[in-house]
Amino acid sequence: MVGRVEHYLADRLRKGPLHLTLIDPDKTPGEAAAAVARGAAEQGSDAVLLGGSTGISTEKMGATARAIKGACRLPVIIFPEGPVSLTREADAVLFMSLLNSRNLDLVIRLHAKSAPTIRALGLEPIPLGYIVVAPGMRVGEVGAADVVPRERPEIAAGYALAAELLGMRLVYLEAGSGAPSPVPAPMVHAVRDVLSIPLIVGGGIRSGPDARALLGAGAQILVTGTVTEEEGLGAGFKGILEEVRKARGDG
Ligand code: 1GP
Repeated sequence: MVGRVEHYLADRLRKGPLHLTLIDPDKTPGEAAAAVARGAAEQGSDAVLLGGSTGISTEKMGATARAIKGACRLPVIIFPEGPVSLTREADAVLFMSLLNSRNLDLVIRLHAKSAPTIRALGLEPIPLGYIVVAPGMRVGEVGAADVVPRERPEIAAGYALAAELLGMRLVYLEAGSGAPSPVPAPMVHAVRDVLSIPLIVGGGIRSGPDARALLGAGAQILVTGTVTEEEGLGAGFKGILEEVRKARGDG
């Protein structure tokens, strides 16, 4: 069943591409996260992704989700590190399978363990196929990913189409947080070509030109995290949001 947050995203996608602001509650907790979310919302970001790959606790996730929700109207979506990321203070969780992982825990086993908790908390699960592309950075390592080589778009397209055929409702192409450059545009194009579900692209997006290239190749949802951690809501973030707004005709 499609829930409220997924409806919100689908509805907005009809007008054009979206942007999600990734906030790591370990590095940017509580009120600091609330300030980032408020500023991001003012610039047209569509939702907050809450998560990080280390140092996460349920308490930190809960307190930060609550602070963000007190500061703006953006939905808060958990970008899970594992079961410890789950909090009822958020609106939804990316129920994501790391499709090209060698670790079955990240493909399906943790899902089996955490599904009853998600149900009990009343969290909206958004089923998503997560594909890690080279260099993959930390998530590539801790995720034991067979990273998709940057010059092999057909491999990414195969995983993405498999996700759609399995019934997943979003696909996320991830170059890894802090990647020196984003997923290559030809790969985004090849994946977009085979998919009819929305395509999320993240990792290494730092500027307006990065965003423009990915949107031009068919990315429908951009995720950025590092740019705000390093520069706040300054020129890099503004440039990215400008491109997103332009692409949806309100820029
Ligand atoms: C990480 O794709 C996201 O999972 C965001 O990456 O931190 O490089 O923006 P950055």
